[in-house]
Amino acid sequence: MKFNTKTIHGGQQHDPAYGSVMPPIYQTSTYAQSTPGGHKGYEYSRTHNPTRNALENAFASLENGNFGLAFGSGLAAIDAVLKLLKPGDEVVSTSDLYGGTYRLFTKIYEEFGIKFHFISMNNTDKIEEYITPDTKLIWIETPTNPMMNIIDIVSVSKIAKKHNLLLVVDNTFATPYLQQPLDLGADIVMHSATKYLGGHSDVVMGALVVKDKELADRLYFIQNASGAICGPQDSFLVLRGIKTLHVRMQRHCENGKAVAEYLAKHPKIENVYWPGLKSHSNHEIAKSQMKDFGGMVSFTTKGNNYEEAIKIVENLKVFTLAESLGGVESLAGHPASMTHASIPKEEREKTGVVDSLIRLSVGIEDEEDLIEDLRQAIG
Ligand code: P1T
Repeated sequence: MKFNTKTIHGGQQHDPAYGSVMPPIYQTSTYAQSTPGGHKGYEYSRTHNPTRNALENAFASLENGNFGLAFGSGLAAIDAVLKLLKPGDEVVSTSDLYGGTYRLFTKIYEEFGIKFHFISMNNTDKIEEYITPDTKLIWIETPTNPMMNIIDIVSVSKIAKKHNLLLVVDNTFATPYLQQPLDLGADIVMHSATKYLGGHSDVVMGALVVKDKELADRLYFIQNASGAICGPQDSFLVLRGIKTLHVRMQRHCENGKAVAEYLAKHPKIENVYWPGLKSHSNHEIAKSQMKDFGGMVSFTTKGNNYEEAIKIVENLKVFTLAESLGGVESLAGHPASMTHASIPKEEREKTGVVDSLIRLSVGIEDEEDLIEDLRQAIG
């Protein structure tokens, strides 16, 4: 089955009870048993729920994996992965990553005795310098949030395999429409399904997908034992969102390109970060591992003035000033004071998250309205 067909049918079957085309929302916490243990595959909804299972099958299908797991948020999914580790273990992670992921790593898991090395992975040659006998996992985002750095997944996966480490790729920004990390050698793909997979800014959810059965079993155990699952109503909404992922992504990419090209020519703009621009430092790697370049665009203004950046995001009318991304509507954010405020200023500035950085999640509205909005807001 090809990708566009998979978004609609992947891992799905019509409901056996009445043939309903969409899975029913099984809004139940428990399931009747005829005798202790005598049930139809479902005992309790933390462990399994048919609506959630339908969604988990869709996740697995989209990422070319064998097993999908859905969680109550992206961070809950990340948390489940970290529970594979034990005190004394080490992780090598990209330094440029979602602020909430950094906060979970440093404020929760460092306290539990796990050591993190945050490094730039624009050049993958440096990674091996940080691998010790205690290293168990490499964590990457690509494109990174919010600097839109591109990391060479194949190259990192070779290093991970050589040292027998798990490679986890946060595929939130790219989505499986643009890139499928398991096929490039990753062991676990993670998503904030809150974003493009849900696609309509109405659900908070996380996802993991793996190929390996033993790894899947360990993660299912953690999912059930820790319990950070999502409910059936939210599972239904994300499943519905996924059915239009391919058409939404096509438009996100077209509009992202138009916005990036407009900003790149604007006299007040200093840097534009969008992997489709030839000037992007890892444009060639983006071309080789992504089908297109997505709808996330970050930029800075000349002079790096905090007040000017705030004025621009406040002036926008079609773009809504808000956290999050990946919905049909365009959003704008100021990472230094919003999504990445939990990263200390000197750490964040090292990765490029300076005071004038603005991040756009370019939606699927008419391109002309988006450009006109940026024109009037930037001046
Ligand atoms: O918000 P949640 O569903 O828990 O997902 C966390 C997360 C994980 N990974 C990436 C790459 C993310 O962007 C996020 C959430 N990000 C935002 C809310 C944001 O505005 O960047």
